[in-house]
Amino acid sequence: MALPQTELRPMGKPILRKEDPRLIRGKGRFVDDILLPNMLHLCILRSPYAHARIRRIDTSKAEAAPGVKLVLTGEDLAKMNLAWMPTLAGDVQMVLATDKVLFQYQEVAAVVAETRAQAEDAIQLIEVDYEPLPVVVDPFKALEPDAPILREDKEKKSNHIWHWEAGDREETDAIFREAPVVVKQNVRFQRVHPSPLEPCGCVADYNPATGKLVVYVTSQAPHVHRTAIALTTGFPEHMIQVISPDVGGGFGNKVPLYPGYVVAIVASLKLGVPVKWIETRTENIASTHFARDYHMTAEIAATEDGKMLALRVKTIADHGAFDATANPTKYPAGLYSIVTGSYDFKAAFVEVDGVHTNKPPGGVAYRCSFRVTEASYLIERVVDVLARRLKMDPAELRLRNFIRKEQFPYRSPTGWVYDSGDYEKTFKLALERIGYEELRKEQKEKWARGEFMGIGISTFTEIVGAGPAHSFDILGIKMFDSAEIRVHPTGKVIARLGVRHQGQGHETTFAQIIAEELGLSVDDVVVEEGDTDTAPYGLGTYASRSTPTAGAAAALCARRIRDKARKIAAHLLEVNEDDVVWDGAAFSVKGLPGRSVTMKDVAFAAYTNVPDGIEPGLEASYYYNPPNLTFPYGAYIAVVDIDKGTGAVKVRRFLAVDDCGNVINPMIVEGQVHGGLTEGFAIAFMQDIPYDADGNCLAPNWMDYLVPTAWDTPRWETDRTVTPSPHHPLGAKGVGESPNVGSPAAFVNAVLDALSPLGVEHIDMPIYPWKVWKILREHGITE
Ligand code: PCD
Repeated sequence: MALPQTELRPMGKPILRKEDPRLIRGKGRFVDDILLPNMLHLCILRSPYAHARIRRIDTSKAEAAPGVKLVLTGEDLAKMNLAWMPTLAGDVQMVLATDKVLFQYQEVAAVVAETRAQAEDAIQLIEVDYEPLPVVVDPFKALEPDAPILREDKEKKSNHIWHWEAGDREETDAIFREAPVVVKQNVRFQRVHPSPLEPCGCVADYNPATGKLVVYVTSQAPHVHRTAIALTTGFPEHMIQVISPDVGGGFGNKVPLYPGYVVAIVASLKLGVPVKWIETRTENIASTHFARDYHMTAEIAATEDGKMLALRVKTIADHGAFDATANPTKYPAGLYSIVTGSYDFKAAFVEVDGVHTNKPPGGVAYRCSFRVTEASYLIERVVDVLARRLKMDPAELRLRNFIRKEQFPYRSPTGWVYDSGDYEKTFKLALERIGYEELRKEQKEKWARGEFMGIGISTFTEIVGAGPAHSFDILGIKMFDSAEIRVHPTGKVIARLGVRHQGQGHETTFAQIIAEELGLSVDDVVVEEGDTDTAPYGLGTYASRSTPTAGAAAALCARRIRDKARKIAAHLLEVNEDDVVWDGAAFSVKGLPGRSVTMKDVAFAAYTNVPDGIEPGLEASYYYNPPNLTFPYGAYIAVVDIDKGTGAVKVRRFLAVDDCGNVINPMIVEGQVHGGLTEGFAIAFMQDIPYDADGNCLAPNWMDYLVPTAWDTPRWETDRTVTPSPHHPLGAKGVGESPNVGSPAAFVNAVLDALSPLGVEHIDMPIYPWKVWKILREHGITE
């Protein structure tokens, strides 16, 4: 049951979302809702070729078209030194193509006109003379010695971008040489896209009279965007205001800076009026940052009785035309080295090679703290492969290899220090709730009748909440986060944070944290995010980092306010500060509970009756640099039935037991889990962005890139255990990504479990019905 926002002591309670009355009435204010006087519209011409030299661009007809105010090409931008821009991964990327294009749908030219329709009509009139070049879409072919070199701008004459490794190669190899059992599996995590409901867009508003540039943009990280705009354009940072209004889903897609933003800014600077650019669905899917596209090989060395000893992983990472992942500098393959998962391996060695192909750039952390989903899917898949080889129950194999509760804080063989966990407890709860023993019995009977029912397990560990600042950065900016709280004289509060939610419910959960710490109700606290002129500097919302970083900052900032409030309370109560006690709702005199003042009394006094020696006002700010990441985890179990006639997989049940430490709002956490499971389900069964040999994108819209409807989506069952983070001030861990990270393996393991009587080892996602149908037919199985 949900509770009203007037509830006192709101921490841990299912308080109704403050943002919903606005959003469900259609009164949200998204970028496309922003209408400014004299605003013009920008459209972008994109390449039909995946690889081609540009011989000539003729813009004369477009310039003469009705309503057109400006046409821009890469050459125009080059004069301003803006034809290329830095990516978040330390590479550079073309804003508008100059000499050649490297992927289909790449930005080639732009038109600004009075209406969007005029701009769209005019881009059709731009004539581009392309000379097609050989295309490489397969990263393995891109590495062959005779492959065409895609990035002629780079010094290195190969399509290889970087090599990265973690763990101990020698120790791992030594264990593999001696190991009685070794399993090996190739696993592909296909190219997918975050595909948020609202695509990307911006309004750039340069005012020549004030010299100020305001950029309204769909941004998960407004401060980073401000700094990046300043660094890219040379425009003074204090004259740039980035406003990220309501955002209709981000999922990592809205972390990077896209060419369209830079073009809109240039256009507004040139024309001195606001310029709006809003992507189409196809532009979003086919040109903004994709996710995954990892070709992985994993091997596990184990004993005959199922003790896992070592893990060896080799990966080819397809990064497309530009290396534009949003990874921290130190980790080109993100936090992929979390791939040892929930298991106590003696040694591990992981290597990744990044490769250029003629595909859009990215490798964005789609609901994933930088390549954690790939890692989690891989380990949970190969653990099942090992269980099969050992003829062991996959639940039993997991229980035998979990990191034990007493081992925390646990140092993994790739160098992470897991903060806390009790994997056995969480998994046993899941097994019990789903009725595991019964399901296995039912499965045996079904198999005997020639029916295919499967039970899939995923007991994943995640790593979220970047920083700490010593190891994590974006463009060199350290990953801390921040909060600033102002208590007004009447005891009402405005809080501003350095993060920016896109639907996660921060206006409620962060108000809960602050209200709890200050003895107020959620109703008394307004949370504001996304305006760089008012919010303290922060690194943004992604990587499930807001609760671990800004959530901690909010709590500690409120405690700073309480410390000052205590001094004012002592003055009001006419006692020494040491004699003042706080009971969560009011300050009272030690031993005299009747004599008390509330936070509201103190707030009023802070502006009307401050003792000598104390600054008036009641405000504070806090910049929080986490000492470590948080390691949420979960035990997910899927039960599926396969239709022999069509190959369709029906998800009969799905149980997610999550542990994200202490929970701020259980209703919001449940919603987060439902959303992420739905995405994980889509990835497992519906989604892929394939390319043909000429580099044509075969799923550039929602007709081909499928998004699950309520009708497709299974019913989710959820539960939770609570193992607090020992280093977070509230004992909370992040949770937003967990369901997407943990669920694909459960679905795929369930399908392979169902088909195990046929000896099928692996099927790559998405598991379309035709793939299963083909396997059944190959084994002579018909309806
Ligand atoms: N929580 C609570 N408790 C706990 C935790 C948490 O309560 N323990 C809650 C909070 O506060 C919030 C939520 O929950 O409200 C979430 O959180 P987190 O985990 O911290 O996270 P964040 O940071 O906030 O967020 C982020 C995430 C991500 S990352 C993603 S993708 C997704 C998710 O989030 N996205 C989204 N979810 C969501 N939702 C929505 N609605 N929308 C969106 O967009 Mo990335 O990296 O970006 O890829």
